[in-house]
This record gives sequence, structure tokens and C-alpha cells, in this order.
Amino acid sequence: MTAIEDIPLTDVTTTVRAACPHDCPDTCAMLVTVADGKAVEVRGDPDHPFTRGGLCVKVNNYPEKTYSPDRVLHPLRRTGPKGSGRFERITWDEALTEIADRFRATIDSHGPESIMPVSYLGTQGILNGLSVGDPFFHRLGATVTERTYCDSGSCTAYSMTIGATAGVAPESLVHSRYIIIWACNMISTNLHLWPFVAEAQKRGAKVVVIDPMRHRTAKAADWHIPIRPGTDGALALAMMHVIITEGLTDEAYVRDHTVGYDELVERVRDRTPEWAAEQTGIPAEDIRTLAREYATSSPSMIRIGVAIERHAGGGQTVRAISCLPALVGAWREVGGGLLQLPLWAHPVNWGALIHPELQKTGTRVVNQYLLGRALTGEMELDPPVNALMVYNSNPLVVCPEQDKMAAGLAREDLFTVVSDHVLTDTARYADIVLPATTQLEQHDIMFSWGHFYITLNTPAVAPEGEAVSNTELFRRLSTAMGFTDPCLHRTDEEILAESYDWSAPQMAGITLESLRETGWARLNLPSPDEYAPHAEGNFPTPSGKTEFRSSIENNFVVPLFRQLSNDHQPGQPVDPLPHYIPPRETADTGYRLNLISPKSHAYVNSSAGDQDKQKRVQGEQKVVLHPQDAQERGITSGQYVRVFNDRGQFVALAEVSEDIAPGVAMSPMGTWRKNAKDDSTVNAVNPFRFADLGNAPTFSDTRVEVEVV
Ligand SMILES: Nc1nc2c(c(=O)[nH]1)N[C@H]1C(S)=C(S)[C@@H](COP(=O)(O)OP(=O)(O)OC[C@H]3O[C@@H](n4cnc5c(=O)[nH]c(N)nc54)[C@H](O)[C@@H]3O)O[C@H]1N2
Ligand SMILES: Nc1nc2c(c(=O)[nH]1)N[C@H]1C(S)=C(S)[C@@H](COP(=O)(O)OP(=O)(O)OC[C@H]3O[C@@H](n4cnc5c(=O)[nH]c(N)nc54)[C@H](O)[C@@H]3O)O[C@H]1N2
Ligand code: SF4
Ligand SMILES: [Mo]
Repeated sequence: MTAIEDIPLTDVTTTVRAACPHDCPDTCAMLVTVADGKAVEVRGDPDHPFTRGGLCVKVNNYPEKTYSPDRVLHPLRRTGPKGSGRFERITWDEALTEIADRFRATIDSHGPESIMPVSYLGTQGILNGLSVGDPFFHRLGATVTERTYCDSGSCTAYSMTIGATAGVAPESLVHSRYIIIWACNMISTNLHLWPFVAEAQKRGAKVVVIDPMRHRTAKAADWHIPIRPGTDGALALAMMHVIITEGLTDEAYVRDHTVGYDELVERVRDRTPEWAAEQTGIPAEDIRTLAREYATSSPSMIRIGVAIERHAGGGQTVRAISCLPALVGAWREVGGGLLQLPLWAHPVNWGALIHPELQKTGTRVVNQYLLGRALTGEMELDPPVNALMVYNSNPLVVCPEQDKMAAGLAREDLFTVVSDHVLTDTARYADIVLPATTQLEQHDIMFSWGHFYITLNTPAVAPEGEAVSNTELFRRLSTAMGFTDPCLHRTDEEILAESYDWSAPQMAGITLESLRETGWARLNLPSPDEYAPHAEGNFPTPSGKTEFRSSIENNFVVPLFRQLSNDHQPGQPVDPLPHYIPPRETADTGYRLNLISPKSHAYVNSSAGDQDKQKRVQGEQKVVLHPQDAQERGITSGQYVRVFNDRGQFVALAEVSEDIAPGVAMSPMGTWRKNAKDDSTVNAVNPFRFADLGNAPTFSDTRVEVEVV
């Protein structure tokens, strides 16, 4: 037999355990096949109870991303006008020197707050993701960046009602008898949860989808309830009205585990199904049926999607929905309750990662959602933002008021650095572009916002070109700035060791060493077949109960979303009982269609938005219109149309379909401007205004008109 060391390298195939890095609730465990030092295939780990062997269309060709000819492999300096995408290769030393010089110059003349980091969840890894640059920017004294694109309003509302609980185990959904999927296109956005729902359905559960769009998930459900965007709060209040007036409450659960019931009864007294029908467009009888079925099926489960928060009253919508399970005692049983973000089960050591103590008290906070305004000066900032450092994000595609963002990024006096894999729409405006490693080339460890598994990502191959991980990028920047604080120079191993609170009870039996063996582990929580976390109440609220009447009096942003800023300004007082806030934009704007811009099936936000396979699957930027609305405007499928309002416009391919509710237009987000017909995409028309709680975005609170080009 040939000894292993005698086999030529070219014949050696190994499998490396990895984790999908994307901002997706599924956080799949991946197996990477490596041959001859190259990654040749990625697969889902068949032994992982959530991944079950499958990845998704966004990721199953990940090696193509790593070896794409479009990869940025060396630092680049801009040679053409901003936006032109013309660059020359420079060395890392030149890039770092130029960045440090420009940062020092703006600090000298305007102070450190003139530098603003912009980052989000290009990778969700604990090492390279959300918090990777935070200690550096705190040390620098840069503007604190508030990052509330995603679930911030929902988290505020949820915490105000039932506390920051991880809620039910997602696998428990197999035990549910009634599942409401509320504003979530699960088969596209949370694919690996779907088999548990399908299994419940096979066992007799009824699956209901509440969504303006009859999408893949709605088609697979038993009942699709089309709703006007932004009116879900009215539906939830009316469900409570029916449940209370028809005596369907779980009296004992309400008595023992809730506060504010009597006030809630008063609050929903006039919230009749007829009233809600006016708001939502759902017939009153359907609202009654939904409330009755929900209250009398046991266990009943609600899965809320992130999109539920994206309108003026998004926070109160989540407040109202979060009251429902306690009202009917759904939490009593395994498979009953509410599924929002299982993230809270993960004892991530955010403080050790972010180092908020490095931050100077009173450092200003600017929300990234307002970046277009911050850069163009429409938002008055003293000092103005003169230097921008973008990593893990593509703001030109994902932020509203896209034209303002483009104008801001084009400012000649703005110094912009972008670290990414490819020349994104944003990177094309950079002065310096830095090459970033992909997940196959970096160490990481992953929490999940969709399940209770922790996953280790071991690099499968050496970095292509001169790409570096984000951790290495910030070590290099720290050196260039002359910062010697030990926390800025931690090795990946040191950060890994600090990443989790390994002594937390959920971590019993899980160590870095064990993860190196197994790749992943389920947090040490009861089995999904036995786990009913709030059967006996025990909500992590001040009262320990579901708070129909919230004891949290002021609006707030979950600190994690603002670099754990030590500047805790209490927000505006909030009505402590759930209430209905209608959409902000109405037909009075002069624009008759309500535009929503949910996720694309084949992209993850804008990631993969320039990859050939994914572009083929996704197709062009489109807009879906109801036949009635299309006919009124003389639009047929396959025509190019202009979607516009006072904020901007984009050109899209019309798709006329009964799958969308009348009066609603749907155009998925994620297409790059570079690949769009008119150099602009759906965020050109979306508003900058926040929802009621947690500074959530209002992407679904947009009015537009559509016409043939
Ligand atoms: N394929 C794919 N998967 C993804 C992502 C991606 O970009 N692509 N992104 C990931 C990220 S970051 C996130 S946050 C999640 C989000 O995943 P989801 O929570 O599923 O969010 P969306 O796809 O934005 O919207 C879901 C549904 O909400 C509907 N909707 C919009 N407004 C309203 C409303 O006011 N009321 C109701 N009832 N429904 C409404 C839309 O029609 C859409 O079908 O997906 C993750 N997974
Ligand atoms: N209209 C509309 N707009 C939306 C939404 C919507 O539903 N509708 N959804 C909002 C939501 S929920 C979210 S989460 C945000 C998402 O906003 P972003 O997190 O900004 O999402 P992406 O567009 O995917 O940008 C991530 C970028 O990071 C890069 N990247 C990935 N890995 C690495 C790495 O290791 N290092 C570096 N340096 N870069 C890396 C990717 O290549 C990509 O260019 O968008 C928001 N915007
Ligand atoms: S994007 Fe989501 S579903 Fe797709 S492989 Fe990654 S974690 Fe899994
Ligand atoms: Mo998101």
C-alpha cells in the first residue's frame, strides 16, 4: 500500500468543515472539498440537523466566487472619476500609508468624528463580521455608526413585550398544529426552516401565510391571506378583539404570566374585524376565521419575518403580534409560541469583541440608513463626514435614497476606502479598494439568528492574491495609525477564544477543541421535542411576564446595533399599550401604488448580485403588478416600465400577475446599479424615514407610480 506521504499532492482530496458566512438565518454547515490546494466544491453537511445536506442557490457554487476573475486581488487606487471603476494596482504599504495619512489629515483639521465607518453583515462571522472594525474606530474616535437596517425595530418591540428571549427551537415547529408565517418568504429566505413546517403540514397542521405577495412559500401554504403592506398591526389588534370578545383567551395563562390585560381589553374594544378590514383589505370574516383557528388550534405558532417591521408602525405591529401567543396560552406547549430571532440563545461575548470602553462618551452617532443625507450635507453634521471606510456592506445598493448616496459618494472632497471581494457599486466610488478574503480563505466562528447551532469555519485554502481577512485588515490599519492597544492586535486565535462566553450554561460540553473535531454543535438547550421555554412564563422582561402593558417607557435601539455605544440616550416616550400606526405614505402623495422591495431569491441582499449563475436565476430588476393596476396603465408583462416618485426612479421589467395584491407593486432588492437598465435600482425610490421603534427602516412604506418607458 502507498504511504500517505507518497501520494502526489494532486491526488489528495480533503474535506474541510466550514460555515456559510451569509446574513441568513440558516447559517449552514458546509463541507468544502479541496483538491490540489483548490476548493472544488461546497456541500451542506448531511449530518447537521438543520442544514440536512443542502445549501441554496445563493451559495452552492461558492468556489466560483472565490476564483472569480472579478475578484479584487490587490489593493487598488482610483485613477478615473469616482464611479468610473478605473483603478491601478498599488502595494499594501502604499494603501495603508495613504489611508493613515488621509485619516490623520482629516483628524487634524476636523476631528476624528469626520471619519465614519460603514459596515453591516457581508459576513456574519463573529471574527470578521458585525463588530470587526468597532474597537479600531472607537480608538480612533470616529463617528459611531448605528446599524438598524434589519430587525432593530422588531427587536425593540419584542424586548418591550416578551423580553430578549431566544424563543422556541425552530425544529419544534414539527409539533405545531397551526403555523402563521407572517411577512416571511421562507422558501427563499429561510429555506432550511421550511422542511420542519412541511413536516408539520404533513402531520395535519394548517399553514397560513400573511403577505401582499403570493410567493413560493404562500403557494405551498394552506391559506394565503393577502394584506396591504404596513397594516399588519390592525390585523393583529383585530385578532385580539375577536379572541377576547369570543372568550377564546387562556385565562389562567393570562392571569399568571401577563401584565396589563384589562388595559389591553379596553385598547382593542373598538378594533373590530370590520375596522381592520378597512385598513388591511382582508374581509372581516377571514379575520374572524383566522383569529378563531389560531386561538383554538394547539399548539399554534407564529413565525415573523424581518419584513414585518418595515413601515411607519412596524414596531407596534410586532408589539401586537408578540402579545398573541400569551393571550391564547400558545407558549404552554412544545411547538407553540413565537419564532423571531433565536440569536439571543447564543452567548456571544460582544463586549470583548467591540470594546465599547475605548469609545469616548458623547461621540456622535449617525445612522447608516441616513448615509445619503449625511454625505450630501442634507443632514447637518459638524464636522461633516470627510472620510468613509466601508467593509461588509454595499450601501449604494442597500440604502434608501440611492441617488443621494451616489451624489454623496461622488464628492471630490470625500476620501472613501472600501474593502470587498469585488468592485461593487459602492467600491467603484472608492479612492482606495482593499481585497478581502472569502469564507473559504479565513477563520471564523458563527452564531445564528435562525437556530441554536454554533459553527466553526476553518479556512480551506490559502487566500487568493493579496486578499486579507477583515481581522487582518484592522490589525494592519491599527499598525499604520500607530495604535498599540493589545485588543487591536489580537490574533484570530485570541479573538476566537474571547468570542463566546464558554462558561455559559448553554455552552456546557462545547469547546474550541471539540468544535475543531465536529465543526458545529447544538447549544446545550433542551431537545426541540421537549422545549417549551415559556410554558411557565419566565419571560426576560422586568416583570418576568408578557407585558401587554410594557414597563419599558422609551423607544430605544438595541445597543448591539450601535457598536454598543456608551452614549445611552433614552428615546421618545412610547404609548405602553400596543396600538395601530397606519402607513405614512398614502395616495395623498399623488402616487397610488404601494411598493415593497423584499429579498431576491438568488442573491443575499446585494451579495452574489454580480455572479453569472445567480444573475441568470434572478433575472433583471423586475416589478410585479396586479392585472388591474397594469391594465389601468396600459402595461403588459415583458415591457420596460419606469417606477418613480419624488425621490427617484428606476427602470424595471414588468411582470403582470395575480400573485400580487391590487394596489401593491413588488420589486426585489439586491440588483446592482451597474446591471440595471437605468443605472438605478429599487432603493432609488425608498424613503429615509424611520419606523416608530428601534430606528427601523421603512422600505415597505413607499408610494410610487409606474408607467411604460
Ligand atoms: N434569498 C435570500 N435570502 C435571504 C436574503 C436575501 O437577500 N435573499 N436576506 C437575508 C436577510 S438579511 C434577511 S433580513 C432575511 C429577510 O427575510 P424575510 O423575513 O423573508 O424578508 P423579505 O424577503 O424582505 O420579506 C418577506 C415577505 O414580506 C412581505 N412583506 C413586505 N412588506 C410587508 C408588510 O407590510 N406586511 C406583510 N405581511 N408582508 C410584507 C414581502 O412580500 C415578502 O414576501 O432574509 C435573509 N435571507
Ligand atoms: N429596499 C430594500 N433595502 C434593503 C432591504 C430590503 O429588504 N429592501 N433589506 C435590508 C436588510 S434586512 C439588510 S440585512 C441590509 C443588507 O445590507 P448589507 O449587509 O450591506 O448587504 P450586502 O449588499 O450583501 O453587502 C455586503 C457586502 O459585504 C461584502 N463582503 C462579504 N464578505 C466580506 C468580508 O469577509 N470582508 C469584506 N470586507 N467584505 C465582505 C460583500 O461582497 C458585499 O458587497 O440591506 C437592507 N436594505
Ligand atoms: S445563504 Fe442561507 S440557506 Fe444559503 S447556504 Fe448560506 S446559510 Fe444556507
Ligand atoms: Mo437583513
